[in-house]
Amino acid sequence: MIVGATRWEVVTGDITRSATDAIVNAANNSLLGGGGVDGAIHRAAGPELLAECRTIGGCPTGEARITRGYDLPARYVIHTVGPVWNGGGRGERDLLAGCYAHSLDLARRHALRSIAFPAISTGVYAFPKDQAAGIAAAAVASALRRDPEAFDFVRFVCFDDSTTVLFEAAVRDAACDDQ
Ligand code: AR6
Repeated sequence: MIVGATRWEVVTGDITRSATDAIVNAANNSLLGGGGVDGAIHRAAGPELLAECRTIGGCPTGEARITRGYDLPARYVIHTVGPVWNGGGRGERDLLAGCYAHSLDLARRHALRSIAFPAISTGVYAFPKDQAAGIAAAAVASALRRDPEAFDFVRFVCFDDSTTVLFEAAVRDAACDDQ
């Protein structure tokens, strides 16, 4: 898919292997590591990542913070904190959209041209995957529309094929709306 000057793709795989300028981490408020994709990123980046995260002092839900990527192929890690799904009445959708928007904004401000996202909040935080896919795609499409030259490449990295199917459909819809 092409939106503005940006190539946008959905793949199944392990985000720690993405050699993009930045990969996004689905972290928690402490930014001090955890399970899921957070644990995988810290293992692959090495202990210096945790040392840098300790200097940040946490991150509110829906916002994002940036560190270096250390032993990862990606140069930077953008740590964002997705909402825990509580039925949808506690601002979860806006907070999730904020994760994508703030991550892209941080990347743009650091002149990073390529970025890979996991399916934020869809694991331990239990956000329904079909809704998460729609929110993720709409938030990315809106950022790309606002600044069509900012990125060469945006990738959604899903961990299993059923999630990839949902994100592919959502990206197609969002990119069509964008034309
Ligand atoms: N590459 C890509 N996607 C992955 C990978 C990977 N290596 N590993 C898991 N996923 P989760 P959350 C997918 O639970 O729901 C942590 O403990 C996974 O299948 O990692 O935002 C944090 O510290 C799912 O679709 O993140 C927080 O406490 C998606 O990544 C909490 O979990 C997100 O699942 C955050 O929960």
